[in-house]
Amino acid sequence: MLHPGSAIWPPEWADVAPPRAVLGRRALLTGAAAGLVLAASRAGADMGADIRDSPLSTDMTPTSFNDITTYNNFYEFGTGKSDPARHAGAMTTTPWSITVDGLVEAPRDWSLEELTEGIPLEERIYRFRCVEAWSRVVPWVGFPLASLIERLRPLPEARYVAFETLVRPEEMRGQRTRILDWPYREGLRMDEAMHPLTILATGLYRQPLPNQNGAPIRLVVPWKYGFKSIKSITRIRFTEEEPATTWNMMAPEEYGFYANVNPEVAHPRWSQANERVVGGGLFAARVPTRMFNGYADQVAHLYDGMDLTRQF
Ligand SMILES: Nc1nc2c(c(=O)[nH]1)N[C@H]1C(S)=C(S)[C@@H](COP(=O)(O)O)O[C@H]1N2
Ligand SMILES: [Mo]
Repeated sequence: MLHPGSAIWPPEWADVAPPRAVLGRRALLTGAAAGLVLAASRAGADMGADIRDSPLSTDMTPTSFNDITTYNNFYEFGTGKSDPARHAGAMTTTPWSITVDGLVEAPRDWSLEELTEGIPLEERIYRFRCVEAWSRVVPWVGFPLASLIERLRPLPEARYVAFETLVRPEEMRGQRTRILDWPYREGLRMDEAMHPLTILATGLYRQPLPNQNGAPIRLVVPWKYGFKSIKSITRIRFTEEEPATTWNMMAPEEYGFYANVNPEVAHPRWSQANERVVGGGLFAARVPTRMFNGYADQVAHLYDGMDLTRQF
């Protein structure tokens, strides 16, 4: 049950093979799921009535809370889809601080509270497409990354923003292995980071983010493959050069820095032309993948003049 991105591991066959191959594991998942969902909702006090609706939300029906919180990629807790739900409870998320450095007026550590204080929360119901060719619809709660970046005051030379995930092997059992070069790293070009669709999520289904989904704060970039949406962020750094990012470092010929959803650019080991809808039932037909995951009208202009087959 390993990410297809890894150069050293076999692909995640359950996600690229026909549904028959998934049967056994899905059955197992359902059993384990029940208790975990209970744990998640117990932890999840209501975030309050102050969450605004957003015109940027899709009107598609969200995937169930159960599917969103029991089928995850979070390699810090293992490579299996059910590992995060089983093991991410060990991660302490309070207190939480984020280091902000690089090309910024005043590099410093911020507590999560001061970083987000006064920024209104919105519900953003977004399509989500993993590079492994599965997808779902997630009702995130969060706020535009742009709102935070304004508060952080990057210098004019900053052209990229880089993110890192917490490193705490005592609590993150996957980090006791070397399947990835920790910390997990991601990054965006500044115009992508400032785009109104790009959010930091602190919740889903109007509850605080379950640990397995990247508590207490994670990135969500809905027109890019899921691996760009880095979880449990502890560092934000502004840079002039394109930052090194985890999957791109691991297998550059398979995972580009941009990772824009593109049905016309196949992964070297499987097609990206269609996707399996999580929760759609084991034998549900795959649906066509859409350019920029359906957000082309809003984001295609960011890539004018780029060859998206080369800068994938
Ligand atoms: N720190 C960290 N962030 C991560 C990952 C990870 O392994 N570690 N996996 C990525 C991948 S491949 C996907 S598809 C999404 C999954 O997010 P979800 O479990 O909330 O659906 O998280 C992304 N963010
Ligand atoms: Mo992914």
